[in-house]
Amino acid sequence: MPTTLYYAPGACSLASHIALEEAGAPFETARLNLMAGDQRSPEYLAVNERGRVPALVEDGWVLTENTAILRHIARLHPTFWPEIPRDQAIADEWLTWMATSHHIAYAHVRRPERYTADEEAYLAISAKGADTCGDLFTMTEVKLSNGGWAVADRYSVVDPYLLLFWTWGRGPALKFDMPDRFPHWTAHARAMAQRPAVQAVFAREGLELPA
Ligand SMILES: N[C@@H](CCC(=O)N[C@@H](CS)C(=O)NCC(=O)O)C(=O)O
Repeated sequence: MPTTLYYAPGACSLASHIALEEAGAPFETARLNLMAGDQRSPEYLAVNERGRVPALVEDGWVLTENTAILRHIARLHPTFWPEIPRDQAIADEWLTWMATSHHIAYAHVRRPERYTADEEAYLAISAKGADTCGDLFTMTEVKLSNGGWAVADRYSVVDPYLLLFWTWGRGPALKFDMPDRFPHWTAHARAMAQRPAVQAVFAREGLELPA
């Protein structure tokens, strides 16, 4: 049975999608339209009962959660993970930080209904989420200020996860001027855009490459 990645264009599954493409092993993709509610279809809930992307299916075995998928790909393809223990710990730190901070702050912007039953509070929750994203993005910019890849001057599965949040920053929910506010992170995104795997995935998902 083939390996299949369930993804939605521009969603957080972008990071796992790029990492899989980088790995170079054959895989298939199944595209979901989140706006149309594909993630809540009985067919998809049979794959991922949480109704979220990404989901990776290998020979009937299912793995969800971006950070778990990224680490799984890195275990199978160790060139995409740092070599020494402290660098490996820093890579784990990046993945955990972005999953628990950047992603959650952004969810407050896009999905305030998850955090309150009071519709009148939606705008305030979104606005505070955008502020928090700005703070987190500034911290990310500082961490990237030495240039190069995220960890130890070596490309790793942390890098596509960083690119995902960069694309969310430029997107319609945040509308951050990424080159102006976050030049080092933008240099990282532009370096990512040179990679054939990133070009292939952006084309497949219908996304504009960082320019
Ligand atoms: N903790 C999960 C979160 C996955 C997640 O929230 N995915 C979003 C897209 S970025 C989704 O599928 N949303 C569909 C929905 O909320 O209905 C991960 O990091 O992989």
